[in-house]
Amino acid sequence: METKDLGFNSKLVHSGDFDDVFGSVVTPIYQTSTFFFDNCQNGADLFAGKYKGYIYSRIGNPTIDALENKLADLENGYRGIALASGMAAVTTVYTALLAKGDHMVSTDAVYGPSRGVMNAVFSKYGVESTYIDTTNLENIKNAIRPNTKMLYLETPANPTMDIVDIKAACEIAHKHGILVVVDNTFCSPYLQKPLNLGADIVLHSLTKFINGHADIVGGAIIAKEKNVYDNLRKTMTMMGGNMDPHQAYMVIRGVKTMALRMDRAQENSMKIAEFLENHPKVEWVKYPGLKSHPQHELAKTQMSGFGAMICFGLKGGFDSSVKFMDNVKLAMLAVSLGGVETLIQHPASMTHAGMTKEQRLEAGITDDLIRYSIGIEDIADLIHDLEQAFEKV
Ligand code: LCS
Repeated sequence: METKDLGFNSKLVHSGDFDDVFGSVVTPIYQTSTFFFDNCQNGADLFAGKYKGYIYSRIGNPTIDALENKLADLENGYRGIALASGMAAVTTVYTALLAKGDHMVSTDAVYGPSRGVMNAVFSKYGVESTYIDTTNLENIKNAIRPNTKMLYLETPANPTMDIVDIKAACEIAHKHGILVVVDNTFCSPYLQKPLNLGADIVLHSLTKFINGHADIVGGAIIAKEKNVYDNLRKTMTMMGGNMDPHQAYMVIRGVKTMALRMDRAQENSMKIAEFLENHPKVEWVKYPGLKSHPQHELAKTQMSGFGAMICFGLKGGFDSSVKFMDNVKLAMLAVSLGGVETLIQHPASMTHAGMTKEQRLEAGITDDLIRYSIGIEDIADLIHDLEQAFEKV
């Protein structure tokens, strides 16, 4: 079925579907590592790419293809690549597009390991990087060097909720022939479409809002242009960070309800953000939907909703924040985000513990920062949970 002109919800349900021989309504799982050839000549033709067919599931698989096509349709990209994890997506992008002597400019408040792997692994191969506050476009201009090949943005950033002007950042980068990559995990294509704003590549941890049920780990890369896609695909196939067919099936199932889930989670989030902003024990709150968010106006133009992630700090700093997190009951103390269940975590000691304290503070990841991923539970229960935890602080 041609899905390009369908609305977003219809795409969530139908994009990527293929005509199954038995008329299965749901995309079947091709749980096979390999596919037989009709004869040797047929095998040679497949490897030469002479016609569409499947060889081996690291290279391609119908169930994985269905997910990749769906994600490309949702992000308005040329084609998608599904991978074993979000970090496999991040490292495939770095590996494919950066070589010895190249330089990358990136948001300082990215997901900890996206920065950690650059410092620990890619630096060994001679890749240079500069981490800056990309909310200030002047910082981007100043960080660009003659050997800069990639601008890697995460917006909203994990965990600070800082928002980068994607369109303006792309204009700056493209003047210098620099590719722009946007980690769109916190928004999903439902709330933000970086490729429409000028980015060249968008990537996701599918583990979060896209799958939405906290039951798989996965990642995806979607490229706007064929040549960039071909390079990424070749790298993924060689490096072996491919997704498994069963994992792809789970994401295809999960993503169908993404808009419904996110609508509910966003509605809860706005109410919780307002509740926190008015609470006497709260020192500060950052949620893109609040007027007090430094990039609230930008969020209104760049995102079609404010999402379901909030960060905040309590009066009394680190000690109060820890006490609070230890006392919430409905919200579970766990890393990850974007599922139907509400999670709470402490980036300085959990997701971003791999950064030095100095790097964290520079990126705005203070020791009191609490990150809250809001689910689809009843708002009264979520507020009650917060109230009872505040009483203990
Ligand atoms: N990008 C972002 C923005 C993320 O939040 C994560 C994971 C990744 C990439 C990596 O994806 P993964 O390999 O885990 O699928 N973020 C996590 C977090 O904040 N807590 O636990 C994982």
